[in-house]
Amino acid sequence: MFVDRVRIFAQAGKGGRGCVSFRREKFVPKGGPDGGDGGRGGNVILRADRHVDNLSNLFYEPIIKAKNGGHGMGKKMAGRAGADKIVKVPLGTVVHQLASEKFEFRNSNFESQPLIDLTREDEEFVLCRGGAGGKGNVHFKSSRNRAPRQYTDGEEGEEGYFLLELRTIADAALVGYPNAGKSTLLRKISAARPKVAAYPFTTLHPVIGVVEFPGYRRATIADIPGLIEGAHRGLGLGHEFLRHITRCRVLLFVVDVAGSEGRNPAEDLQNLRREIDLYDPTLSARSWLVIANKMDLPNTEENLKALRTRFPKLDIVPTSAVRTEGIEELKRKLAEWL
Ligand SMILES: Nc1nc2c(ncn2[C@@H]2O[C@H](COP(=O)(O)OP(=O)(O)OP(=O)(O)O)[C@@H](O)[C@H]2O)c(=O)[nH]1
Ligand SMILES: [Mg+2]
Repeated sequence: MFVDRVRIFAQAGKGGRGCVSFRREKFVPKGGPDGGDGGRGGNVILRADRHVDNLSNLFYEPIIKAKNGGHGMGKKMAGRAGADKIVKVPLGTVVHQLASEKFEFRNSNFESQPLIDLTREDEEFVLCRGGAGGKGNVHFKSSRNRAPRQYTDGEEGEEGYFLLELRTIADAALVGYPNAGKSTLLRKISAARPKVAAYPFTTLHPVIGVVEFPGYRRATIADIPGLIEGAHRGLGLGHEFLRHITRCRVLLFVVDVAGSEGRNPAEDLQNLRREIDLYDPTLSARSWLVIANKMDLPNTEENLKALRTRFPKLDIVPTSAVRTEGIEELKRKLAEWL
């Protein structure tokens, strides 16, 4: 299962209690206090891992607890530190703190400042810090109190509710209406194998492909589920996935230039742009390229011409993904842009 948004509860370990103890040895009468300190509680740590591609592990295990520290012991022995709990998350995970567990995914547009955005491989973030260990009675001796019975408890570990959200990291994203041929294109330009089928919403979550260019250069391209009108308001699958394009430098708009199912390619393009703009106005400032797909079908020459007349300034690449036509040209353009 692909999970790109999850709410979790995390709790760091409590520090161990300090110890009250006195030195007892055969020829050392009244040996004095020797109770050691408690160990610190374990931290809850998030670590970005390139081998993890979504948050499903947290979906199945949304309560994360690190170990408590051990209590202090006699002979000035400190308790052991509680083990840290390390949680692997995909690169591109954005972490928000939630005020309480009452957080509705659907109707809230979450806009608070994130705690962290984990984008680099092996980057770590301490989500909840473990409590410090308590002090043993050795710390409380003084000239007037030579047999102290005081100690302190370990501190509580930090805890809280958090929202983790994945924003895919890719150089470019394929966006378009369902069935435009986005997944077919990704299969042609990369080794990725997203599912392709003749019905809308075949792709249910983002898939990333790596495109190789001459000279060992490479770029990552994300295939995003099809958008429909109103996607920015949450219609279709679009809204859930629009955030995955927010990090891409280049947007690749895929239109079905054959106008299958009574579509008008020029209108499609216009609507797609509007949808993206309504979701996040900064996105329309990105570089973008238009892919006019399905050129093997009838009437496409006229439609392509109409598209070019209507958007004279746009870079439009005609392709036929099924016949592998225009793919080299597309890769050449991508190499230039990325
Ligand atoms: N004739 C023709 N059909 C194509 C071409 N590219 C894709 N198709 C077909 O169009 C249908 C949809 O292709 P997909 O690649 O699944 O489309 P998609 O844009 O990923 O669709 P969603 O994942 O549902 O958004 C499939 O039946 C493909 O075989 C093309 O260049 N020419
Ligand atoms: Mg698809």
